[in-house]
Amino acid sequence: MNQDKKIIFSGIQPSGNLTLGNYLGAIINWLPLQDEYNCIYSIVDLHALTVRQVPAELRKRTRSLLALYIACGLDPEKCILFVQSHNSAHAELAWILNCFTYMGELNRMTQFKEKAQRHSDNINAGLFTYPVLMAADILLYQTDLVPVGDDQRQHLEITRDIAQRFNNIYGDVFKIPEAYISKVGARIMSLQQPEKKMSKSDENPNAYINLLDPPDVIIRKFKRAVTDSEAVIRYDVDKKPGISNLMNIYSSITGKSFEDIEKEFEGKGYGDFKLAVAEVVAETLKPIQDKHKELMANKDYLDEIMKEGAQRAERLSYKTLRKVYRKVGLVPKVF
Ligand code: ATP
Ligand code: LTN
Repeated sequence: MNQDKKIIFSGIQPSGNLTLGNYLGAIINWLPLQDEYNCIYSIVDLHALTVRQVPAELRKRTRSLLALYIACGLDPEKCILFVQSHNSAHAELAWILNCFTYMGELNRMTQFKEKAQRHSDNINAGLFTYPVLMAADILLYQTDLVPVGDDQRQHLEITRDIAQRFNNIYGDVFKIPEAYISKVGARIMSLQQPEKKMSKSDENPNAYINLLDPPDVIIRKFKRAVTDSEAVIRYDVDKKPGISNLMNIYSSITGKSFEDIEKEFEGKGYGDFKLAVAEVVAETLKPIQDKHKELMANKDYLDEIMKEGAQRAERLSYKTLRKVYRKVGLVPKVF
């Protein structure tokens, strides 16, 4: 780790196959940060347990997500890639921070309210305290910046509040992190209900593009995307949420502005536009899918990355955890 560089931390849950939303909202923004910052990217498997998982599938998806991180362009030589549960400091700090977080604050979290509604048969305490574990993830590494999608803004706020509260009592223990949210791509919407965010756990697979979807499936899903009846390609989130979402996707991938896109498709129909979006998405994903396949066949390599990532993460977080234990009055362990 270069001491002069700022620290970046982010994570994704292995709760399903990654969507284009995760890619454009999170991963694509992580890539250019690798050279300028000390980057730590985690696969947050403990967070995924807040929703019931099939154990064998969770194991498989965790490995697959690591392979996807690398396939998307994250370089294990440049950043730390690790599985959250491989560093027990996350769960340990989360416990302490639970004692510095109020029920009232957690009650206001929109992700909790939304997930509690969706999983009404399993509103467990982990789902409620999910943001505290996320705060622990971030604060353990003295993180400066957290690149996430727009939906995580509220969780970043509570992380800052918890850190500040702790620092007010015990002195400067935690760095106060900032959210890092890009302008385009930060909120990719469902292809079927464009007023809802694209989510990997949506029960309708037509609502999202899975990063591993083959080209014909990608084209079919875009063709079926919900739009409006005006037949003009124009950016207007309120009146034309479906088309605006497709424009956002197209813009994030090609770098073209909304104005350029409006010009490019002037006089053209929705069919042409949908196909153009589907094609750039399929083209972008193809090399990622090929690389992912190759990596999945190389179990030893993935194991080695996981092992090394966990060791580096443990080493980095140890200092913060010890300091927290000491500050709150726990007796240091005698070796
Ligand atoms: P789930 O559906 O299981 O709740 P999710 O798809 O929301 O999961 P997470 O693992 O919670 O995915 O999020 C990983 C990262 O992807 C976060 O930084 C989040 O902000 C970002 N992200 C998720 N969905 C979108 C989206 N539709 N648009 C932009 N960014 C997104
Ligand atoms: N809560 C995030 C995933 C997540 C995360 C983190 C993101 C867990 N820990 C730490 C950034 C930093 C989500 O639901 N998208």
